[in-house]
Amino acid sequence: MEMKKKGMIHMSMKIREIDEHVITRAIIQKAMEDWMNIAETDVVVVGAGPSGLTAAMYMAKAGLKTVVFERRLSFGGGIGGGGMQLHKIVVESPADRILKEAGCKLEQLEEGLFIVDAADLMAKLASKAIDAGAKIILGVTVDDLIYREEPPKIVGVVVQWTSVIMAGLHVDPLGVKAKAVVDCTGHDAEVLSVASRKIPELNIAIRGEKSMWSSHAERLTVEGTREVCPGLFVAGMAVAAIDQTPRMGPIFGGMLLSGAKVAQLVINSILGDKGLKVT
Ligand code: 48H
Repeated sequence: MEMKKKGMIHMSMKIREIDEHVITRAIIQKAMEDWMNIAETDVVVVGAGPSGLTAAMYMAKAGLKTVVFERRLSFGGGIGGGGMQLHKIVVESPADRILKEAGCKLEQLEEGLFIVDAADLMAKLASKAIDAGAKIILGVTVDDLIYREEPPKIVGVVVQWTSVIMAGLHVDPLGVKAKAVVDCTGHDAEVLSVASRKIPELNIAIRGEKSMWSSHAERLTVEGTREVCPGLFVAGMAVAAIDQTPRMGPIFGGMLLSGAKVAQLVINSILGDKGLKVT
């Protein structure tokens, strides 16, 4: 009989046997089921940084079928780097409400000013988005848009494995239809850049962000969060790239509030007045 010692983890160590082909079939079948579902969705969020994860969390909570495509094999975007790789993120009110909702451990520095561990922030935001029903697909790059004319409208994205792009292979991508596409790609505003380059009739110009001015940048980022053209929304640092507004450094309240604001705009545009109220 096994002796139970205090503080020890008790579980059977008899590992179940499994054949390799069973593992392969399970992965292929379940991944393909997901992709069959993803092919036509309510919202595509491009980028799993703070703005994208916040947006995904609220849109999924509202019942929208939400998929996040993230180029890297990890989520969090610029959160993980903290401030110059020091593992802390500053958040100002009222964005602390979003972090409390996500279950982050916040320390109040002074009235309306909080600090949080970078790992805590990225893990909890992603976990809440997933729990709410959002699908986060890693290792997939959005490298083009699907559009229609008269009236001009964005109706989806073109996706490719990041590894294929990195290898420089000529492999045709796939298209994913969506009622709304949200550019949360950060400093480079990659989706808007594609729209600016390849759909000139939309008159989208990427002017690039300005130098640092934290408070101003935070306010302008939230104010500039919007539907840029029918079906295409912008949130987070990509707003600064299109509006030529300042950067803010490692303070993230603006990113979170921008994600929440874009979620509300998308919810209103797809579900109308009966949709969830984000704040
Ligand atoms: C799929 C893509 C693609 C693509 C990029 O950079 P992020 O963290 O973006 P935001 O806007 O949510 O947050 C910005 C913040 O992190 C930041 O940089 C701040 C506050 N800077 C201030 C300052 O002064 O510097 O995340 C964007 C994510 C990343 O994970 C990218 O890998 C991903 O988007 N991504 N994913 N397809 N084409 N382009």
